[in-house]
Order: sequence, then C-alpha cells, then structure tokens
Amino acid sequence: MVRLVLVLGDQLSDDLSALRKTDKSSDIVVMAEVMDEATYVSHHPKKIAFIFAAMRKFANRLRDDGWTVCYTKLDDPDTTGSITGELIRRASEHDATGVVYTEPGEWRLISALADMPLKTHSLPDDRFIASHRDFETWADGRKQLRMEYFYRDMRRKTGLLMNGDDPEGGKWNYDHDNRKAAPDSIDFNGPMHFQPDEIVEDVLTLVADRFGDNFGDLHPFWFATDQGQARRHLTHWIKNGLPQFGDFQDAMVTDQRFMYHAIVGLYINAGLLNPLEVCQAVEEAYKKGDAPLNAVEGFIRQIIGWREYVRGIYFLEGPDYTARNILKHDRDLPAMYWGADTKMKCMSQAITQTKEEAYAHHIQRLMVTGNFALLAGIEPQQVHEWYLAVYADAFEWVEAPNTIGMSQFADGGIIASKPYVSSGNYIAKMSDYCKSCAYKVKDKTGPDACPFNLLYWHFLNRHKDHFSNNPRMGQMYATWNRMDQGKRDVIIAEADAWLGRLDAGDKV
Ligand code: FAD
Ligand code: DLZ
Ligand code: SF4
Repeated sequence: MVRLVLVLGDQLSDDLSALRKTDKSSDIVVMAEVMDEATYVSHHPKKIAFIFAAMRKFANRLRDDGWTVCYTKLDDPDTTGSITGELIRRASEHDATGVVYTEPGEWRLISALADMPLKTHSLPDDRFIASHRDFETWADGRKQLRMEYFYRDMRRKTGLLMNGDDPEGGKWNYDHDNRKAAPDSIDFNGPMHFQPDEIVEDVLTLVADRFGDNFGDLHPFWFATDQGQARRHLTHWIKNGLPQFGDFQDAMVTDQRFMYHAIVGLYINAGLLNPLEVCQAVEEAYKKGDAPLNAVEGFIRQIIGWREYVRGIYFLEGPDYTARNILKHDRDLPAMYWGADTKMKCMSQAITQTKEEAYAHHIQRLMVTGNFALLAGIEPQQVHEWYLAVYADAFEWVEAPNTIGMSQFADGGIIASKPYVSSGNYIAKMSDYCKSCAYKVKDKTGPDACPFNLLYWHFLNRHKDHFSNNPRMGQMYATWNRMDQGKRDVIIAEADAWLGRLDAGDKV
C-alpha cells in the first residue's frame, strides 16, 4: 500500500508533519516544479530560482535520508504543469492509494487539493506556534484583534523572554527604544552571500530561459538554498546585525538595502529555518550578553507575534480576504512599481532594491511603497499581486494580511486600528532620502512639493466620512480643519493635478 507524500516549495522542513506521519520504507515523496505555481503571479526571478534550487537540494536530502522521491523538473516533457496534475500522474504510475500532505499556506491550493479525484489526508502545519484552533480561541469574543495581546500569549506559550509569569525586564514591549532615526554609518555588511553551486547554476539557467522577462534581476544570485547555509547566515546575523537591529529597525539609509535586518523571512517561510529555533538562538545571544533586550524582544515579537498573528488572520478571515476593498480604491498600479523612472527618491530606492534583491525591509514596504499606494488610491488587489510577486519571502498567508490589512486598510481595520498613512515628514525623519530628492519635503504646495505631502491631505479629505470619527485620527482631522479653506483647495487641486500626471504616465 503506497501513499504519496506531497512536499511543496515552502515546506522544505525535516520535521514537516506530512513526513513525520508517513513511512519512508513504503511511501513516496512527490515534489514538483510546475508552471501553475511559477506563474500565478509574475514572481521575481530570484524568488523562483531560490525555491527551485532549495526544492532540488531538499529532495536530495530526503533521498540521502532513505526516502523515495519522485521529483518533476519544470522542463520535464511529461509534466502536467500543476501540483494536482502531478499527484494524479504519480498516483497512477505507482498505484498509490492516496495523498498525505501538510496544509498549504494558500486557499487556492487548499481547495485544489481537496477537489482532487484521489483520497487525501491533510495534516496541520505545526511548524507554526499557534494552531488554527489556538487563534480562533484567542479571537473568539474579542471586539478587536490586537496583535500585542496575542503576542503576550505566545510569549507565555513558548516561554521566550519570560521570568516565570513575568516578561523579561518587566515590560512586554520595548518598541519605544526601536525608532531611532537613520544612523550616519552602518557597521553591518548585510546578509551572508553564497556562491552558486552546480545545482543552483542549473536552476539559474532554467529560470533565465523561462522567466527572464519577469520584473527583477536574477544575477547576482546569493541566497542560501539549504538548511546548513541558512543556519550559517543566521549565526552571522546574530553576531553582527542583531545587536543594533532594534535601534535602527525603522530607519532607512540611501543605498543601504539591508540595514541591520535579519533577511531570514525567505528562509523561515520556505522551511529552511524553524521559527522557534531562530527565536531561541536570538534569546541565547541576549542571555550571553551579546545583544540588548530591545533588539532581542523586538525581533522575537516580529516572529512569534506578527508572523503568527497575520497567519491567524489569513485563515480566520477566509478565501475572500484578498478581494476586500473597503475604501473602494480603483487606480491602476503605476508603472514605477515595475521599474519606470520616478523623481521620488524614496520610491526609487525601495523599488530599485526590490528589483535587484527581491528584498525591501518592513518600513520600506509599509511606509514608502505601501503608504504611497494607499495615499494614491491604488486598487488593493493590484498592490497585493505586486507584493506577492516581487519579494522572495512572499507567500499568500503572510503577504495578504500585511498588504490588504496592515498596509492598504482594505479589510476595514481588522489588523490596523488606523491606516498607515503619513506625509513626507515621517520619511524625512526616518531616512536620508529627502536630502537628495528632486522634491522638497518641506514644501506643502507648489511645483516642488513632496507628493506624499499633497496626497496625505487628499487621502484624509476624500475619506473623511470613513475616518474623521476614528479617535486615533482626531489630531490629523483637527489640523486639516484648522487650515483655511483657500489653502485646502490649493492642496486638493495640486494633488489632483499630480495624480493626473501619474495616470498619464508622466515621470513624476
Ligand atoms: P526582519 O525585519 O529582520 O524581521 C524578522 C522576521 O520577523 C521576518 O523575517 C519575518 O519572519 C518576521 N516579521 C516581521 N514583520 C512581520 C510581519 N509584519 N508579518 C509577518 N512576519 C513578520 N513578510 C513576509 O514574510 N512575507 C511577505 O510576503 C511579506 N509581505 C509584506 C507586505 C507588506 C505590504 C508589508 C508592510 C510587510 C510584509 N511582510 C512580509 C512583513 C515584513 O516586511 C517582512 O517579514 C520583513 O521585511 C522580512 O525581512 P527580514 O527577514 O529582514 O525581517
Ligand atoms: C512560490 C512557488 C513557486 C514559484 N513554485 C513552486 C513550484 O514549482 N512547486 C511548488 O511545490 N511550490 C512552488 N512555490 C510555492 C507554492 O506556491 C506555495 O506552496 C503555495 O503558494 C502555498 O504557500
Ligand atoms: Fe520621498 Fe517626498 Fe522625501 Fe522625496 S521629498 S524622498 S518624495 S518623502
């Protein structure tokens, strides 16, 4: 009696539930590079190469461990082109009785697998700390699903940074220490780079051939593609980046793509690193006195707090979540997101590094490209597709709540209690971008006015019915209402004119 064991491109973990619950002496692992997965959005070539290379190496690792692995390469002449097609083909080849799999991180695949004409057994993805049941129980009966309270439960559950029932240092959250402005220099030289080996080179040739026209640079390719490399990178970052991670977590500096960030999202999400083990290694650095509490707590909160929380929201809210558009935004995503020239220094920095590295850090995603899309009224589904395509760490369970919810407020405030919008002031405070921008951040109106300044008021004005009673936005509306009518009219007219130039495809 043979069962097939599906391992997806973001399930590359030794302790995957589907591998734990099956038998390597009789069952067969199925892994498949397929066009359906490689094209549901126009993924960045580096992301496709990362996943295919890591899949090939993980398949070899399983074979070394005694598994039989049926692996489909993208250019296999017999491929059906989809995960379900490959399972059906392999089932008939091996006379298999059914398929065991760990639940995928996307509703699309969950329903495709459930609809297959094969006997299926779906197991929970217990690489996460909170199960669906845990999250539902926590959410049940709460008026607001605020991450901070969920996070405290995760601290208690994992014991991370706990002294008995109390948080280490006496406080749960040290975020107020983590908002320092851009430093003059950075003494961390970024993520560890790995020289492509033969397996990676083969994948790079394939990806260049098949996906060379997608947005994004394939070369230089330096990502880790197996667990050993990912762990070496983590150790390198804990030693050299973690100590200052907290202080400059929100800062942005021209041409400094990585700042003190960990660049571990892609490795954790694909399964090469285990999230709890990453947090334990970081806690260990604190215990040894190698990293301060604000950095360590801030990092652990991102993983056991935000990462678990957004997954909980994705599964709680259901498959229609990605279609939400409470603010009825309908502008097309401007060409600058796909690399067209822009005069806005902050946007060009975030988008250029996205193109070159398949990476931008959180504040670039939230307060530059996300903030701009929200202020300009871009359709959230186009914004969602963009984020899902361009980042190496993007999988729908984590990307959609961050984009649709946190960044675009399209879910009506399930994740964010107020929209993450700001004028150019925030970017000027947290970065050095404005110093060399063609626009002037101090100009509120006029030919050189920073577009974020114009669009900020345009957003508040056009959505006043929605937000003016939000207690967290009272101050913003009070400032707007205090302005004399003539000034407000000029701002709105200039913002409309600027958006007109954006829509016309002018370089703005
Ligand atoms: P660090 O800044 O070093 O943080 C450490 C880790 O914490 C990350 O690797 C990640 O695992 C976790 N983390 C931090 N913030 C979040 C968050 N808000 N949600 C979930 N996990 C978090 N993260 C993704 O993993 N995939 C995505 O597709 C994704 N899309 C995003 C889209 C938007 C619009 C925004 C605003 C944020 C998005 N994030 C996403 C969250 C965050 O920006 C990335 O996790 C982070 O930038 C990854 O870089 P890093 O590994 O250097 O993280
Ligand atoms: C993202 C991705 C890509 C580009 N290609 C594959 C693939 O060919 N085969 C595969 O098993 N997985 C791939 N993935 C990851 C899946 O899209 C991911 O498992 C689902 O979106 C669920 O998170
Ligand atoms: Fe961005 Fe405005 Fe600053 Fe230019 S002036 S970098 S557009 S915030």
